[in-house]
Amino acid sequence: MTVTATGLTPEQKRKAKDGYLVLRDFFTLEDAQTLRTRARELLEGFDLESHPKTKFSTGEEVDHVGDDYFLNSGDKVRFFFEETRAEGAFDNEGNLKVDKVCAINKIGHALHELEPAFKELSMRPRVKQVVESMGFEDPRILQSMVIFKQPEIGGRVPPHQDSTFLYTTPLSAMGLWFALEDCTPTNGCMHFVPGSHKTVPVYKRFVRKPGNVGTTFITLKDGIKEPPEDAYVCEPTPVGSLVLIHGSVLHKSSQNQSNKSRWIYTFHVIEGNAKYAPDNWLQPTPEMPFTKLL
Ligand SMILES: O=C(O)CCC(=O)C(=O)O
Repeated sequence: MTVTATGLTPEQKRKAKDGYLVLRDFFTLEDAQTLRTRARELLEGFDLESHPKTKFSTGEEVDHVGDDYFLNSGDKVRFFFEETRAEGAFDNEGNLKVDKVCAINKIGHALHELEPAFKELSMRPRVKQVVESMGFEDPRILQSMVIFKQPEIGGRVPPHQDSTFLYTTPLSAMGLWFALEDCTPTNGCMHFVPGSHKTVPVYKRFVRKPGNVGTTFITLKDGIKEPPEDAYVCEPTPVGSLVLIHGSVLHKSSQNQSNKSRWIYTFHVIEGNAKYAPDNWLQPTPEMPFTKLL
């Protein structure tokens, strides 16, 4: 589905009621190449020696995200490794098993401000039109990332709702997810449960612990049954696609089991008029408040 110069068509708006919308050919192959080239320069340029070796996982099983390197990354460009595990980036002694360029899970979280090529795409009139079409009045950008699923080691992203991480009252988060390469069932494309944003409430939150000493999940509602595996719809997306992701829709992606990488760029918007929870993991700073999109 392509998008018109004035935003989403009525049919696209209807389709977005599934909780996600794939917009093919939203940006060009040249755009994707420009962003990939810059992302690769960033990977090649970062200093491994001074890096705290922070790993990244969206799941609850790894206590990875308590450190300052992660918590203070909202206004920086920082690098997060794949989880430690047999098939991951590190061996049991914590040594990198692969080239550092191939060991990074993601870069975040202020590419939309600090990296001109990413900023340019994020602030494009087309992006603004689409976000406005989705009903945002004063959208603010936050939490931008490049997620690399490197061949054979790129990890899975477990089922989650983005509002768990970017909680506002009322709920308002939406993800914008740009395929910088073809995303396929074997290299870790996205899976969604259509309509789950209407049936599964946001039942937990990912917050800073008091005193900013790490992070934890807190439960908002007990006894929520997540949909079974077979409720997930696999959505392969060619390079150039933009996917809009409702903050409450359940989605996930699998491990890259292929020999082809799967690089994407994503950022999120929240409604500027909504109350942003002061214990959300990511907080604005005086130097870098959340970016006004419009
Ligand atoms: O790119 C992926 O594999 C997962 C991204 C995602 O789930 C998100 O940004 O919320």
